[in-house]
Amino acid sequence: MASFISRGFKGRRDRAQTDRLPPGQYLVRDFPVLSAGPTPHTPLSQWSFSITGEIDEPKTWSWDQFRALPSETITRDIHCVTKWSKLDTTWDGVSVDTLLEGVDTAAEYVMAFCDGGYTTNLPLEDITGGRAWVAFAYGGEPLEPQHGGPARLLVPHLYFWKSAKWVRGLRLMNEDSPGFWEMYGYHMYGDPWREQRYSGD
Ligand SMILES: Nc1nc2c(c(=O)[nH]1)N[C@H]1C(S)=C(S)[C@@H](COP(=O)(O)O)O[C@H]1N2
Ligand SMILES: [Mo]
Repeated sequence: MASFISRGFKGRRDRAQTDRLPPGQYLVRDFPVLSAGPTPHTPLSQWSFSITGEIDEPKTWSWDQFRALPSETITRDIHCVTKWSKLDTTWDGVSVDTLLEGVDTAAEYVMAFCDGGYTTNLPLEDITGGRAWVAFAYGGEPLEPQHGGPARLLVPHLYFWKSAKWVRGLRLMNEDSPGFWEMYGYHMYGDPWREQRYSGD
């Protein structure tokens, strides 16, 4: 009887987790590392974050200035295009809304750019309104270099390739333009719930 009851509980919990899985995804407990090249190691003294492109006065923060900005703790599910998903990941980061405060731009897209040369494109709308962060901690600890430390973009509602590791800034663009993986055929938008893995999906 006891085992019957506990199996019932497990079933409900599994169902609740499955409901959070976009089509074609499976759950992982570990945290896979996916990098297209070597892990850069930029000293914090040489690190900066910039808003460039379609903006009158580009904005730049040093690491200390960036870390002095208000930040928040974020708990979200993440979904990689290679089909793993991870539930309830916890991050600390600065909201992109905070970084764009006072920025007046006609741009509708951004290109996130990174140490190592990786880029990824996003609609400005998708990184504003409390939907994206520049994260500097994972699970309450400084973000490990292999996972994008010192700081990475976190855009959990899109496939995880849009969450650029080692991010150094956002270039405001009037028109959409493909980033690194998008040039190799990944989807320009990448909504996991609509399974937009590759261009044409
Ligand atoms: N700079 C950079 N950011 C990147 C990548 C990369 O190769 N370089 N890979 C992307 C992909 S495809 C995924 S799934 C996630 C992987 O993040 P993780 O290694 O922390 O799991 O980072 C994304 N951001
Ligand atoms: Mo990925």
